[in-house]
Amino acid sequence: MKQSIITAFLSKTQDRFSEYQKPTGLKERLEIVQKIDGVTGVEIVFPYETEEADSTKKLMQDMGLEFAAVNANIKKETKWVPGALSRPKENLRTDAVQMIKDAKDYAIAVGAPLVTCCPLSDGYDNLFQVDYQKGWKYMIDAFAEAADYKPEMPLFVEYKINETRVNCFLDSCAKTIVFLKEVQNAATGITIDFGHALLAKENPAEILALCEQSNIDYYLHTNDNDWQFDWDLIGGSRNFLHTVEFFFYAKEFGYDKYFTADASPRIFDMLGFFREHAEMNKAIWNIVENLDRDKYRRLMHEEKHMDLMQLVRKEIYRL
Ligand SMILES: [Mn+2]
Repeated sequence: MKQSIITAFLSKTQDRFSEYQKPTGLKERLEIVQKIDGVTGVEIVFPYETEEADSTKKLMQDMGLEFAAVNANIKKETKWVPGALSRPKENLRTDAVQMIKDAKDYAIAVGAPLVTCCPLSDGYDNLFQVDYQKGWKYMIDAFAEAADYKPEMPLFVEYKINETRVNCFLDSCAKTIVFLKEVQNAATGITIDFGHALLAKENPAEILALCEQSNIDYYLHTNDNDWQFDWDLIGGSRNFLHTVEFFFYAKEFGYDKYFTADASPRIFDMLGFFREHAEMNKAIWNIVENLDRDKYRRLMHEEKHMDLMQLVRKEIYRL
């Protein structure tokens, strides 16, 4: 497995109540990544931490790191805090689309494999706040325009049930598949965040299969939470068997992109946190590699449910 980290979490972060960790520059963030065994890539947030393409490309090469993705952030600017791609005002949508296009240009310049975008400000807080059909249509058209621009650079979209809106338009994997079917551009995919799947009460492994069957590409974010809030905890720290099953299907489907840590150390020692996250993922991946996956799938076909449960106990939990 290839592992990477969203570098924005290697600096100061904040929530409504507190600030965590010390601020760092891009070079310092990459130096932290170098200290984590098993991590060879980064997802970097455009345009806030990417800096100039030529110098960042060289810095990454000098440090022996690869890009997993460029993350186009279309929710930070004041004008987009209430939404970006779904807003009635055309200029707001156009500017957001332009930001994604710029991120694509940047990704091409630095040699990143994909751009991902998480339009979390698009949605609503009140009932009778937005025109659902128009908002959905605006968002489809805007995303389609961004996808059509330089389609050699694939564009992925990440869903989440809520935050910053009470209801995000793209709140589940199934809805995001419908969205991309409307967008009708093969150079698109879904950024599946393990924790976001839990928040949507999805089974992360099942939605990988859903994407496979619907011929939708995907890129994976790793973390864990309590199914209630996007805590961005260390992978496997709460939902071990779900993580095993998630990796089982990723392996079964030949997933070859990066597994990117969308995890936040908050009160914990930063280096220790990301090292443990990477080690946990690697250890769970090793469990999956040693399973006879054909046997598991054959037993499912034969509906040998208790044989499977026994395998889970003996081979996965090792009890
Ligand atoms: Mn994520």
